[in-house]
Formats: sequence, C-alpha cells, structure tokens
Amino acid sequence: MNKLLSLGQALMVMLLLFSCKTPTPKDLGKEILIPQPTKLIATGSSFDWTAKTKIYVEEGREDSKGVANYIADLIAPSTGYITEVESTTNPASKKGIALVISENESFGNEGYKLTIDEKRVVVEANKTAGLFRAVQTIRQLLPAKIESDTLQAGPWELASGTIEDQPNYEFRGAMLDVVRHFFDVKDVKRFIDLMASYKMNVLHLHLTDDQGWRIEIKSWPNLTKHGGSTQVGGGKGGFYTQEQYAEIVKYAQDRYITIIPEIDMPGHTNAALASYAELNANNKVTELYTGTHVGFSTLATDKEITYQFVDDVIRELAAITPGDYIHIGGDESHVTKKKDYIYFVNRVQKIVTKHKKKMIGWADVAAAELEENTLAQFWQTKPKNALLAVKQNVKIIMSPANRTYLDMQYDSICPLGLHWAGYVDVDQAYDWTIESFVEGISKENIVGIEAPLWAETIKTIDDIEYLVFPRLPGYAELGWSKSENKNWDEYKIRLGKQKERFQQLKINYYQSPLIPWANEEIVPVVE
Ligand code: NGO
Repeated sequence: MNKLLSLGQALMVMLLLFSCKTPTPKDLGKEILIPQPTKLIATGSSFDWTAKTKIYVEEGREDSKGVANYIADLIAPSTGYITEVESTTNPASKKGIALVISENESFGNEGYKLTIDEKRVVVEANKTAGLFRAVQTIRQLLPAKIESDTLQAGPWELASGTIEDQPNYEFRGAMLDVVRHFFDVKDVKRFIDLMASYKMNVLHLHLTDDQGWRIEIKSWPNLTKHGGSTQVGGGKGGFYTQEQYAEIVKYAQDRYITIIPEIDMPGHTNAALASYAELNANNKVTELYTGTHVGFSTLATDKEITYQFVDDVIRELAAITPGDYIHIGGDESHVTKKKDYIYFVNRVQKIVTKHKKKMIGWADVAAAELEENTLAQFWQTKPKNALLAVKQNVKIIMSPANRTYLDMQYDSICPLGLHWAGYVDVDQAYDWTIESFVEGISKENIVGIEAPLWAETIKTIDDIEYLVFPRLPGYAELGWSKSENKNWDEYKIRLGKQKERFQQLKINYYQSPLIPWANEEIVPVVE
C-alpha cells in the first residue's frame, strides 16, 4: 500500500507538471459501450480525470456519496488516485465530476444523463440507482486498464459529449444455483460485481433443492445442519447463515441490485425431506441426494405441518429480504398430484402475501390461481405454462432455456454445462428479441429478462465465469437497450473489444470463435 501511495504521489507530481496540456480530441461515438445507450451526441473533445479531480455530490445526500465513493475506490488501484468526494450546494457548478439528483421523473428509476466537457463530468438522475448506472458508463469510457488491480500509466480521459440513457426493461437479472454446488459469500460478491458492471439489477439465488438447503432457518435448524451438508458428487456442501445472507443483500444493495431468494417447492425438496421426517407423507426421512436427477421429491401437501414449515421459512426469509419478491420455485413437481400441486401453490401464495412479499414462481405455477402481482418465470422450450400465466394477467420474466440458460454448453466440446435445451453460443444467446420471442407474450406482459446459471457441472468461480462470460453482457444489453437497434454483426465487434477489460478483471471467459476478439490499444504498464 505504501509503495502504491508513493508511486501515486510521484504520478501526481508528474500530472501536475503536465496539467496545462490542451485536451485530447476524442470521439464519444467511437467508444465501446455495453449495453448500448439510448442516445449519444459526441462533441469531439475530452475530460481528463487527474489526481486533482474531485467528485462533488449534493449536501445531505449520503446515497450519492456512496456512489461517488464506489467509483473513487474502483479507480484507485489502477490510477493511484485518492479521489476526494465533497458535498456542496451546487455540484454541477464545480470543475470536476458532479453527481446530481435532479428529481426529473422522465429519467425513471435507473435512467441518467451524462454530460462531459473539458472541465466537467455531470451526471444527473432522478434516483441514486441512475447515478450508479451512469458510473458504469463512465467506467467503460475510461481505458480498459482502469480495471487493473495494479498501478497503470494514464492519462485517464473521457470522450466529451452527452449520453441520455434508460433501460428498456425494469427487470434485468441473472440467477445463481448455489445448491448443486455451493458457492461462498466471496464468490457471490464477485458475481454481483460482474453483473453490476453491465447495469443488471436482479440476482436470483436458488437456495434450496434436492441436493442441499443453503440458507439458515433458525426455527428449523436441521435444514442446514443436515440438509446443507452435501452437494452434487458428494462434496461437503455448505450454507449461508442469515448474517452472511444479509451481508450478500447489503453488498448487492450498494450496487443497486435486488436479491430474490428462491425456496424451491413442493418438488426439488429432498434436502428438507432428509432433514425432517414430518415433512414426508410416510413420516420417514429420505437419504441425502448427491445426483442430478430432477422431479422425484415432494413435500406432503396435505399435512398442516408442511404449511407451518413454509410459513416459518418465508417469515424468516422475508425479514432479511428487503426486495419485494420471494421465489417459491414450483418447477418439475412430477410426483405431486396436479390437484395437490394447485392447492399447495395457492396456499403458499397466500403465505408470501401475508409476509408482505410478492410471489415469483417458475411458469409451472400457472396451473394454480395466480394473483395479479405474482410473476411467472418462463423457462421451458414450450411456452404453454407462460401463456397460461399471461391469461391470468400475470407478468412474465423471460428465461427461455434455449437462449438464456447460462448452464447450456456453448457447443458440443464445451467442457462444462448441459445441453438438454441445445447449445447456446454467443449468437444464440444475443440474437433474439425479448418481446417477440413467444407469440402471445408481448412487451406489456413482460417485466424483463433473467439468465439462470444452474450448477450441476460447475464447482469453482472460474467455472462460473467460463459459462457466464461472454454471454452475460449480451443479456444485459437485451434487457437495457432498445431492441430496434439490435444487430448481431455490430454487437460482436463491440463484445470483442471488451477483451482487455475481461483480461484486466481476470475473468475466465470463453473465447468463442464467433467473436473477433481485439485488444484495445496497448499502453505500457508502469513498473
Ligand atoms: C431446469 C430445472 C433445474 C435444472 C436446470 C438445468 C428448471 C427451472 N428446473 O430448469 O432443476 O437444474 O433445468 O438446466
């Protein structure tokens, strides 16, 4: 650290010496952004972020200060700058970077306007989330080596102009299955950081399944003690204490990402059935399961204790989940009789509402009577269930397996993943349109997109990254940018130019041969 500071200081002196230099001409229109912004006007010059640059926020806006500190911390290792954050009455009047909440409803919850000239970078948004999304744009406008964790040579210039931007869909998510193989808090935080850099705003955590129960429920402790003790292939599994879960929620909140926890039921419940005899129809515990079959387990839907159990689980989970939604799974309950399944989902929906949350279910839940503020997640290759949900005026999260499943192999020689829904290379993942994918499910029926990563075949963060990258930026763009402007041939070039960013972030990405991978200009690294 000392070494870093002294190098930083040396750099500062150098930069001060050169601080009178004329701004470098730069073309904002040629900068590589994912997702593509709504509107962009280039003015041909640049702003130089130097060691003297400060970030200004309005007085009393601790939330804006949080965003300012986030970007200041993010650029510190590569620039060596200790960027000061200052509260003031009129940030936009200062020379430097200004983060301003302008209470202009037209920006929506996440929209922003970014104005860059030679003296200032001004970000305006209606909500702090908009400031945070804008900061991701600033990050991508800086050279790729800004992402390095070691000191790099500047200059750190931003092309001048104006960007006006807001998302096309309010829900832009990914899912991580932490059951089939368990991933610790550190891995989840890394996943959150990578999502945040592409302006995604929802992380769905698949917390329970046949192979494990991964969230502590204080009133049913054996769920994690026994039910969390293994995983696919028989490893030691693991779980999050409620305190660890709260830490994940907070980390995500600081990045304007909502955590949606999933308790999958009445099927996919072997870990619970192995932990408590009374949840089984025959009052006998099952064996722990370490295979990858689906559709063989069910809670006893006609026992009152089952609903006491569900109530306790949802109550405890709702208390530590600030987001609006709790996902109750509901997929592939093949050994639950249809009438029992419907009865169960109807009752569980009431329990979720009682605890002041809204329900999400895999679209299979459309067999039941859904409330209007419930969401159904379309995942199968056939849209029958999702269409049933639309008929009930329920909105859809689009996660078609043959396009968005991050656990589908890229091709037949891909060392990780499954292929039951086909191979999903980067073009298959990107080159489709959310609102015209299924006849009968149009824009007004859809809240957004989610890309689920199931974990039957993945064990490490490197494995996660290999399947997530480079597909994730494409899902982020499908959700954020207007679909009229989508063009695979143009997108693949932009994606290819992200290569150096992936490298600097040490992302273990799949080098799909479909992408023209290109380094940005290489500038020597300061030793
Ligand atoms: C299905 C199944 C999961 C599997 C996944 C594998 C859904 C919603 N249920 O998706 O249990 O892990 O496929 O791709």
